[in-house]
Amino acid sequence: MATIFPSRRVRRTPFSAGVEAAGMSVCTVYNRMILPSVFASQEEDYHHLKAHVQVWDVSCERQIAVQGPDARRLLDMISPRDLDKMAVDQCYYMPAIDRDGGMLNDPVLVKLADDHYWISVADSDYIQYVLGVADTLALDVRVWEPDVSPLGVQGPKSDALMARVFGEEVRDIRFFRYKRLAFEDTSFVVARSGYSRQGGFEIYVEGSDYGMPLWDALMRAGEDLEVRAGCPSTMERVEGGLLSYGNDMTRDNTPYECGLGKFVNSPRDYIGKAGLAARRDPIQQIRPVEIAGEIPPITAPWPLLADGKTVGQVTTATWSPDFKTNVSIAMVARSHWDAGTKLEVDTPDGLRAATVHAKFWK
Ligand code: THG
Repeated sequence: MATIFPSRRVRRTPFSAGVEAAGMSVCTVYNRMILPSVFASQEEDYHHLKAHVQVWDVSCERQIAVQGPDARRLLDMISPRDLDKMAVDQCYYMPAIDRDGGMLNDPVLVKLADDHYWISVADSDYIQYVLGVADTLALDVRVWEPDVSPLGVQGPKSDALMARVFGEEVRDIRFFRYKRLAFEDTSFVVARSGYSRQGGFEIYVEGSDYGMPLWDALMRAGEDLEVRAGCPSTMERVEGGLLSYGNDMTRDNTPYECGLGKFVNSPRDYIGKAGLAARRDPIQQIRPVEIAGEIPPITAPWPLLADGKTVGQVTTATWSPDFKTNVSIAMVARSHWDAGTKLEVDTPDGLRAATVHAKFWK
């Protein structure tokens, strides 16, 4: 296979020297930035993540900074999630939608101050939508992409490692909360969050100067914890039911179809409220689906069939080493979404038996 031609358009990160020295063997591009995909092998990386602790270069989780007197007004226009109770040390998973309720992104919103937020976006050009809303309404707010690069620390030994570098107080950070903690002569937002089910933190590294010093400090402090460079694991995140924008959902889907209905509770007249109300009862929804037999890598949705008729599509599928079966995320029609329903998947290598599950594997 070819490699990626180096250019300004495909951005490197403050940790690129670290991930390259650590043996990144496959990468992808996310928000026009390099995101590692594999170090040793998918399976080795997965087992290591579940047993130890990894440092992830997730700089590609770019921030959209929203700051100014109208910051909250802007967010209230675009957020289906009620922000009234959001505290200044809190993060919210927030569906981002268009006028019709179609998903534009699924960011994590970080509240830095009453008039200052970061929208930590998945892979889409959501900043252009936010700018469009702010400018059209002539809001007194600044919207930009700051030089902030999240570094993930994920895995069961995350607390132990983070306590050594940032102090014992990391242990008191609650899920989707953060503290601003010192590192050398600066400080970073350190949140208990991240794109795995193994527990861990995300350090929002401001600027590039401290990228490699922080990377090296974590690697040095975690030697006896077997810390390694890692990256989001498809195997682990499908087991855990973490969604990937652009893969498992697109603008064609509503938050209800994505199982994100619990995050649609704003009483305000936000953009898409009426559109969403009209699509309140989804005709399809995301389900965990087990697939039998051998499957190839998935690069386009695979039709889900019942009696030869299409009743949905598999959007991410992978072998699960721990559950010793293929696990997948699928969008399934209401008529066939009940747990236990037997279906077939039309993969490029042929039909495979599939079963709808009640819960993800975790
Ligand atoms: N962390 C940060 N930014 C991100 C991601 C992240 N931006 C891109 C991408 N990931 C956004 N998508 C997600 C998807 C799932 C979760 C977070 C971001 C997630 N979901 C939990 C769940 O679904 O159970 C928790 C949701 C909740 O209860 O609040 O963690 O990973 N900074």
